[in-house]
Amino acid sequence: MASRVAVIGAGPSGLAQLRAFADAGKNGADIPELVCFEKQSDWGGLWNYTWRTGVDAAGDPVHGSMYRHLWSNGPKECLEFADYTFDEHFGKPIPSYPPREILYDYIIGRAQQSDIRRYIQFDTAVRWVSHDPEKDTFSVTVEALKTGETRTEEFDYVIVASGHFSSPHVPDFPGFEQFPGRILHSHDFRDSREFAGQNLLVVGSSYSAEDLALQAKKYGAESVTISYRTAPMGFDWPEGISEVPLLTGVEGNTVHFADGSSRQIDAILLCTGYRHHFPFLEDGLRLRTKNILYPDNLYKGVFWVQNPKLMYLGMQDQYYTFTLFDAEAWYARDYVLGRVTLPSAEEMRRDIAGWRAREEKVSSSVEAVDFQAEHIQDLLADVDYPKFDLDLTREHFRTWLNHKKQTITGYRDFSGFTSPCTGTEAPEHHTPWWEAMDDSAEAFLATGK
Ligand code: FAD
Ligand code: NA7
Repeated sequence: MASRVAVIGAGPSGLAQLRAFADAGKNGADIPELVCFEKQSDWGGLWNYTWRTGVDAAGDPVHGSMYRHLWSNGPKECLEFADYTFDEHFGKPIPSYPPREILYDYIIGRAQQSDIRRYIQFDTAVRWVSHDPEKDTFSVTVEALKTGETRTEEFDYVIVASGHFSSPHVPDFPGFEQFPGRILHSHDFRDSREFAGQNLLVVGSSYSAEDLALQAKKYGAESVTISYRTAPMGFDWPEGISEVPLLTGVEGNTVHFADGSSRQIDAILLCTGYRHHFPFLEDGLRLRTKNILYPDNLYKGVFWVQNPKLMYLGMQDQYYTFTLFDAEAWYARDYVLGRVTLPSAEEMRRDIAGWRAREEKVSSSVEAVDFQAEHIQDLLADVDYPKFDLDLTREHFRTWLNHKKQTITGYRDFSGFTSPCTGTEAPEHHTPWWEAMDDSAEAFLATGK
């Protein structure tokens, strides 16, 4: 009997999975029945921008965490699909740091080319997944959000591609309940212009804190104070942005920090990260991890050791994104197709322990990039994903990290990154990012000022 595969989520990871199977099918492989469940009305995951915050139209927590005015925070050359290049999609070289709409268009362009939409059931939320050890199958209960009807189907494999940057981690601080202004998490941040003229406090010191502090200032915030727990980001911030130690408490509009200093602020933005959250998975199937490069219990970063017929995509902390998802998806596909075999559970655990021990020693962003590149290399060694220059992307990431140190408002203006797939050199963007207020695809693709 032909096997059935459930893919949960049609974001970049889920689409990579469908593409991988479609590619094998095109090359003559007998592929299983694929059913992708997507709770939103369209594909693209986080890249499918929504203005909504709080709950979505069905009353579920909003998935989207992306904001207006989001531009890629790494060079696009480090996330290029080797089987669908930027040149192929745009027909001309484009700058290295595109806004969201451009990357969304690119993701969707590849999905459309491989005719995978037919596998996706939109407006369909997965509510519960359990495993029957006797039949060795999974029961997947879904809700059709438009009608409210639920049904349960059986699958041989389940691939979880539901993302992990949607369920916010929201700490509490003394005095929050009396604060007269707005307190929000970065998950609910949408339009930077909201904070024009205000003094904003940002809590956190990672990617969201960095980018949203810049966004808020770029669009007119009076000042941005960034409060860190472990270490400051230490960039050469533009005037009006500064870093202070951890927030200790709030009294009215006054916020106090661990070094005894205090400031007057109007709004508080918690950039305190996200939780891996899988309320639809039974206990024995549920990944529990922090946001790290090599979560425990996932062999090759993909296979649930206790039962590898359950797979997870994109669950890592991400320097690499689309490239990593593709490598994982190709590997997952080849396991389902019987092209690769997995070792015993004991060997898988040993292998994971080796990677985990190595991650413990990672002490800088450069080392983290190298670690993730080696993870990708490990996956690609066994699959037929098209060749591209992975070492070049490592170099690009190093350059990117140096550029950020040189100028945090100007790193997106650098040109000269070359494609690891085509060798094409990225041109300069016509407007410095700090001055580019229009993030539309049209404005980005226009040539000249
Ligand atoms: P997601 O994009 O989150 O997609 C998961 C999909 O699963 C969604 O469509 C969701 O609706 C669906 N889903 C979830 N639960 C269910 C369910 N129960 N039933 C049915 N469907 C479900 N990466 C970059 O490369 N460059 C960037 O500049 C960048 N910026 C980012 C900015 C922000 C604010 C965030 C949060 C992330 C950013 N990322 C960026 C990283 C991002 O994680 C990846 O680019 C990518 O979106 C991850 O893809 P995914 O498919 O794994 O998850
Ligand atoms: P990250 O990268 O997981 O970072 C979370 C940050 O939140 C990190 O700096 C943490 O500080 C900080 N944090 C967490 N809890 C607290 C408390 N209680 N107090 C103060 N600070 C805290 O999440 P991001 O949202 O920045 O990035 C996630 C993705 O979104 C990323 O891939 C981007 O592309 C966009 P720590 O350093 O641990 O002390």
